[in-house]
Amino acid sequence: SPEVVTFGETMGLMMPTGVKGIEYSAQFEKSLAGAESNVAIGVARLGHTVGWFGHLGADPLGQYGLKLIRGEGVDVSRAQLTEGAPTGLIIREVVNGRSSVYYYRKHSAASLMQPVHLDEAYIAGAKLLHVTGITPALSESCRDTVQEAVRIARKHGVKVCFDPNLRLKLWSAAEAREVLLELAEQADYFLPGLDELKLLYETDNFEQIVERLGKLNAVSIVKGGDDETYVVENGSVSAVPYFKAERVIDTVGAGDGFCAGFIAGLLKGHSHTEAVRLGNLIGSLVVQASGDWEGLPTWAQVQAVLHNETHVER
Ligand code: KDG
Repeated sequence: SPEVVTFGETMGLMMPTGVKGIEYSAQFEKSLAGAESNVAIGVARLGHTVGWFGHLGADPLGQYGLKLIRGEGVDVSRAQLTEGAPTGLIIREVVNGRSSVYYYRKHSAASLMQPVHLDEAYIAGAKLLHVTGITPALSESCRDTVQEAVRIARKHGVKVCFDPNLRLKLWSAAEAREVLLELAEQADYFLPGLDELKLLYETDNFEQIVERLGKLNAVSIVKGGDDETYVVENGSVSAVPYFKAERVIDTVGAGDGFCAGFIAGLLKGHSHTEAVRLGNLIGSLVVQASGDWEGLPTWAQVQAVLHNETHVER
């Protein structure tokens, strides 16, 4: 098995090419979206073996997605193209500086995933399983599948990394809270954003949030502070400063880039704070490129940035 295994829904992504929104734009750019495949691509570029599996439709977008992910060096041997259900689609626009996402993913091939589709040996052979809170929001069977994958990982001593990725367009905060907090309890690494924690724990108070995180077994990595990422471990908090992004082009995918960097850091034997530092660096590089995964750097590019060697061409 690859060192890292992840799964979830990957979709076709359409975005207006100009400044007009979806309603008035006549031209769209096609790309690929999906939090877990973004992370997989990031981990692969950072030099580690990683497998992504998920169900795409047996349609042109599904073919495109599978080829793209495979082309990034991610193992897709457990992924499949499903007949009779489409690849999900996401259309995103930025109007007056405000980004909005529209999902066309109900009854998609990915939403039909079931626990029986999991390959236990494949998960058991990995060092780390990465899951997100998007998958359990897709359908009841997807929820069961995530829970079963986590159960399998724990049974075999595979570390579980969990990014809640709260998507309020998929479910309500109340529905999400119950499922996501239960997954957080089973994770070894819990990677929420500060905004998500405010909704999940129903408080804006940082001390109260830290207290709740302190009750988890997981090491919690809290993204989205003003200038830093927080590591909450054994009741104590440390802050790891951000890398400055020279110019912010597109913030979508920053969290996934962070996860990829953090996971790669763990695999390289870094301490938690060092792994977070790498996560921060990857996040800052992703926001300087357009697209969810296009700006993810290779390990060589990371080295170049860290050693101030050359200008990194994105
Ligand atoms: O983190 C980026 C993802 O949000 C994007 O790629 C699309 O997976 C996606 C989702 O469900 O929102």
